[in-house]
Amino acid sequence: MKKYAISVPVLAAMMASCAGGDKGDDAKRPNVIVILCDDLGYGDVSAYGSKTISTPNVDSLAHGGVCFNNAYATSATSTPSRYALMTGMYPWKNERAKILNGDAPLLIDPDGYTLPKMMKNAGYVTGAIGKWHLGMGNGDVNWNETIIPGAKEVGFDYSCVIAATVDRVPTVYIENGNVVGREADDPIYVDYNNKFDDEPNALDNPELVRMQWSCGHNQAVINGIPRIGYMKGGKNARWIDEDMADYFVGKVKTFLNDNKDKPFFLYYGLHQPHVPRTPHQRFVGATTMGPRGDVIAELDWCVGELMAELRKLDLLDNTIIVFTSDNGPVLDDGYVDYAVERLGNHQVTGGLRGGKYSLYDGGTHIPFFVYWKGHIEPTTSNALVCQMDLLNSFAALVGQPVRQDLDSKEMLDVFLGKSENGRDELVLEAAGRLCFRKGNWALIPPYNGPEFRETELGNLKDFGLFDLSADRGQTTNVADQNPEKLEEMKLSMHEAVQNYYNAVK
Ligand code: NG6
Ligand code: CA
Repeated sequence: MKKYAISVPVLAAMMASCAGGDKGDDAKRPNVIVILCDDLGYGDVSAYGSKTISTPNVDSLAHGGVCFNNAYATSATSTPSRYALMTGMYPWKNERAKILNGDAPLLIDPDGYTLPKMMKNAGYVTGAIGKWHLGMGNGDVNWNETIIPGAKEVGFDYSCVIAATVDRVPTVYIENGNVVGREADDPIYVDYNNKFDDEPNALDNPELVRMQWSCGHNQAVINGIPRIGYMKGGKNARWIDEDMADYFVGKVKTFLNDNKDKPFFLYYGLHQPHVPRTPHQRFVGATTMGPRGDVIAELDWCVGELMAELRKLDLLDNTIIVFTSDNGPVLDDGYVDYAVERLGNHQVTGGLRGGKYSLYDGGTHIPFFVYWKGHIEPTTSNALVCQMDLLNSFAALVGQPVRQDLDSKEMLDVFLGKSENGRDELVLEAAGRLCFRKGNWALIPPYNGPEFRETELGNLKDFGLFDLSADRGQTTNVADQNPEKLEEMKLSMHEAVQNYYNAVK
């Protein structure tokens, strides 16, 4: 039996009636926290049974809440995946929703509808802390002034973020649109095309590089780490990579303390285990897997700190926590950090094929847990769900309209473990290409480009059809044996992608 202190419809009605801000009811509204990791694989948490890694804090969410076995990001890379989470729309409907550089303009329409705006409409205080990667400014950012538009225009009352990825410039924190610690006499400039002659870069100054690159990542050298893009100035404002986990945990704690008496929505974008992997000294050697394993231990600590603070503030049983990852895992993502060499028996995807960037399941089939102490009976769910569905589902939770013009599906009962009636189908994206899930079947349309990492990415010369009920690891293409199913899947995918994509005929 699942138990709810307040039934969901009653809660929704109550909140609709007090959306104007009746303070008296605020304590009853559940806070919502979405923890979004960066490149964490399905097999990278011990909650799904891995014995080669230990993530006790993350596991406490999985074991105390709904542990989803069949949850997806919309995309196999960060920007499109985050775009869908924020907007409730498929990322392939926006051609700019591709991996963005640090100086890219804001991807999300400032006038558009978003998850944080919906929560704000319901009377919530909203915050974004950690990785952003959705662009900011109008395309010609002056890093020495307040950057507009940004997280605020997307719907966040408070934000403290890194602009893109840890491997991209500018390597500074941006709080409410302002570079933290910027100084008028050391202005910041960013350029992704041209180097600054008086700043070190990896090709001309190899002696400064303490983490070698294996692919790309040979431009600005900052803190001894070669990055993507060039940067000048802001010497005192630059982050220390090893301190980033503590820095953002501190911001999370401050946000929780500042807003403990109001209903809040917090988006916490953890930067681990994305490259460059630079654990704090306390986590160096925490695992036998080198930096990639160690930053997962650090990630788990961050989750533990968040939980401890909620407990301390007596907010734990009034806060829904979603834990997930923006896309699947990768070992070598452009730096020499021995992720491959020290992997041992660890299976980053937990047996799924492919990984980050892939149309195979490893690209988008991610860890996903929903925890609400005292309100969700611990359970596992095989329902097909997507991160994009959180928008309309939380709308149902907080009494806001469920919008039919979004790709987001309302499935609050599924997320709360009351129902296994998930999605029928889902379109997934990797590197601008699409694949399709329906029921237990996965369809990967053919790729007409040059031969390119087929085993890893799913660049198949002909249609790939996989029966996930019998072959979770997508080892065998059964298109030839199932011509009717193949036609049915092609038709369904064609309908789902409509005019946006013409590879399925
Ligand atoms: C790629 C980078 C990779 C990573 C990725 C974005 C190279 C060779 N590779 O272009 O290291 O930064 O972009 O990852 O530069 S994501 O998880 O944010 O989508
Ligand atoms: Ca990512």
